[in-house]
Amino acid sequence: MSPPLIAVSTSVTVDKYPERAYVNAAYLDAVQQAGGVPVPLPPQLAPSARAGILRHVHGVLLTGGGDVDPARFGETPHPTTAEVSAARDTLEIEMTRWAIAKHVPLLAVCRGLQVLNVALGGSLYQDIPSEPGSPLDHSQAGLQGKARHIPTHQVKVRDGSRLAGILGALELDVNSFHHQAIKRLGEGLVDVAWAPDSIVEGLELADEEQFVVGVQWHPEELVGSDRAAFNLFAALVSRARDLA
Ligand SMILES: [Mn+2]
Repeated sequence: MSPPLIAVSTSVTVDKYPERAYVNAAYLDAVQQAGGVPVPLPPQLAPSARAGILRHVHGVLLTGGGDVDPARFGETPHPTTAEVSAARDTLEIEMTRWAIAKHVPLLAVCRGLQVLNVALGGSLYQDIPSEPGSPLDHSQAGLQGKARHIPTHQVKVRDGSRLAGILGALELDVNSFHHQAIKRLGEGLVDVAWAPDSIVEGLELADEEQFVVGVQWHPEELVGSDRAAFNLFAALVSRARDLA
């Protein structure tokens, strides 16, 4: 039996020369640790090329990165909007809708969770620090000495949710690298995990037939130290194996 292929969306440099596609190695490591074969999918691929690749993959991983163009949810950009790539937005929205239409399992991380929400008609808080009443720092990059695998805030997960079943925990400590968050939920999505300040940290499709799960934290950085984080990638690969 051949291992399942997992399409992994990549980042793209914005306003830099030469333009590049790149992906944090932690995503590739996490998929491989779980027994899958990561297939990086850069936004620069022609539509026919990426359609040709998607036909062969058994799962989708949406990765972290810059902000989704607020025009995608009908808003003008907040002054903090950064690293917007129309090509990347297009690719990942396409991957999301394709995975859902084809019942291909999808795991969405950080920006990926936000893309999932926007692809299904949802909206985002464009800058958490600009919103009233958010005492929690969700951008640990700004915290001195906090490495990427160090958890900085708690998350509570809804009992009985798909996410809770995968993680095997209802409370966990997570890392946090985001300045945006879920506002209005996309169609068919339910929020299933929250930070102590009520920021949404987990989403899934309500449809029980579908494996579509998003987390706002970065489990790929935690797989070495945190069983719950590893379980996310193991669940994606396991579900993908059914299609391989
Ligand atoms: Mn957070």
